[in-house]
Amino acid sequence: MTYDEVAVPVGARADVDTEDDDGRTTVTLTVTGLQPDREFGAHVHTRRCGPDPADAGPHYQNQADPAATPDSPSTDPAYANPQNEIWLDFTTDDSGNARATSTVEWEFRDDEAESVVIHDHHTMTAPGEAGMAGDRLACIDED
Ligand SMILES: [Cu+2]
Repeated sequence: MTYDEVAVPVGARADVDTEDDDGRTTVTLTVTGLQPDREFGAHVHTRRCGPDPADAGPHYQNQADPAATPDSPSTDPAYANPQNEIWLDFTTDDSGNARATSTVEWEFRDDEAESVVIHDHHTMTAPGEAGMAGDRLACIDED
């Protein structure tokens, strides 16, 4: 599902592959046909994609930030980091293709990690902005 047809044209493809085993999870995102030579952010989010980019909800966190609320998602680097969330930032090549992979030392809780959202830029890490990566450009449901 695309929300920005310049960065993520109709006809672009994105596939998410998730493997978990023995308390460890690897997620691989493969994209083709996006805007070439461009940085994107991407993360696993908690809810399924919908017509509104916000429908996918906040990032999945292994240990939930107690300060986060529905209106104010976690931006504390103690929780919003690539060991406690799945970050899949990538940079497309001159054909608009890229692959990103992330491995973490935990497994998803059932039905709480439902989508991958592609964002406007790479993910920030400083306090108060950790986990933020700009507008939501596209969304892929995990199957
Ligand atoms: Cu995100």
